[in-house]
Amino acid sequence: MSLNARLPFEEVIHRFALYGEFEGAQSFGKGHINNTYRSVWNQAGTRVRYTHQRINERVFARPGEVMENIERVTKHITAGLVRDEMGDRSRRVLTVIPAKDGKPWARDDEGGWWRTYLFIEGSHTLEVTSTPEEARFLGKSIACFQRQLADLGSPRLHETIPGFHDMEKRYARFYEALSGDCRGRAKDARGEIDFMRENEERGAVLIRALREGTIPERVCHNDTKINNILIDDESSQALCVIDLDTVMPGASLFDVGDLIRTVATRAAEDERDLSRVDFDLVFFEALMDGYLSEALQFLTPAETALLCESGRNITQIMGLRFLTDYLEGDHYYHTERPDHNMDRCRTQIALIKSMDAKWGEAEKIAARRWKLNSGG
Ligand code: ADP
Ligand code: GN1
Ligand code: MG
Repeated sequence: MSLNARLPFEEVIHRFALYGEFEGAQSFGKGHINNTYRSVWNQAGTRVRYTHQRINERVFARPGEVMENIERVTKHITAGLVRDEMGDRSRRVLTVIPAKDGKPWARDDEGGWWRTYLFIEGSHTLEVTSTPEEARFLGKSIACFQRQLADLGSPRLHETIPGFHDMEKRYARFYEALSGDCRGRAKDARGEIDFMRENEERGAVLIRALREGTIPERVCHNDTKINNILIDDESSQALCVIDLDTVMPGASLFDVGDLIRTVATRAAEDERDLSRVDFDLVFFEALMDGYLSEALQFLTPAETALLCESGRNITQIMGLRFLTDYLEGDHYYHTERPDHNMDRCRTQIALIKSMDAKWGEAEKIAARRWKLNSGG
């Protein structure tokens, strides 16, 4: 292929330290934020694949800091895997491939920021949970991830998106979007807007607990939705936690909450048939079991007391963010249809209503799993 015929991303991936003959590249993945591509190279007959992502600069204002965090975090996890004599390390943690100038990123001709990872072969992601076993290993994998980073040390990681899970800030932005109503969409979202207003006070519980020091600040992932965990094709076990852009200081419960939101239900995040959106207590119990089997080593009683609340809380913040993006005209999330963000918001609200209907039972389950995992 001549240089001129290359697509922009094909151009920039040649700025990374990749060896062999380039055979092709294509777009893939279902993330809402970055643009992801996969390339294939022939290294003396061996096929090697890489993942390339253009970092979304509207979301991450300082891509260099994102990559600094990711380099530190992946190196730290790798050192832990070496210490524990774990095999298959290049599939258990993302490997950052440097650019030819040694930096962990390359810029394209328009100034866009790109990074390259080793593609993790023999893995897949799930969009929804099908069995309690899946829920269990997804929960365990995030507890392991938090444990692996518990001793990261100083300096504090960069806050790649300041106030990411700060419900009060998210409400301020929502009210701004509502008063601007730049697309005239508020009239189509009355019920959703009312729901968010009614739940504002309760929604601040986690961020206030963190701010007041009732729960500790920890290094966490902050975006633990189901498809950010790669599953091994062969063993069907969780293999690697990916999408590390938001790894930064936060609360362990932010991760637990996003797991509950995306794992303890059979419905996709944008399910339009709301009768299918149900908080699944069997998956919830398995998820709690998997998470607590590892996390009880470090969780404090105050964190444990808020496990159920975290699921409701993170589902609410996502509903609020989808609604805000809808009102603002769909600038933030990738969307595939005009009402996509509205559908996502409605699904989150339906899930919260289902959680509320099963609240007493869910609290009992969390307490039971805590007791069983602590040997009681
Ligand atoms: P986004 O921030 O847009 O969600 P992700 O980093 O989650 O981007 O990547 C999008 C998708 O690409 C993931 O859900 C996963 O399916 C796939 N993916 C990303 N990185 C890798 C990798 N190193 N190996 C295999 N698959 C990957
Ligand atoms: C985004 O990047 P992705 O698709 O894994 C978002 C999360 C939301 C999620 C909702 C940086 O996650 O906060 O929970 O969409 N990531 C960012 O699906 O905003
Ligand atoms: Mg993702």
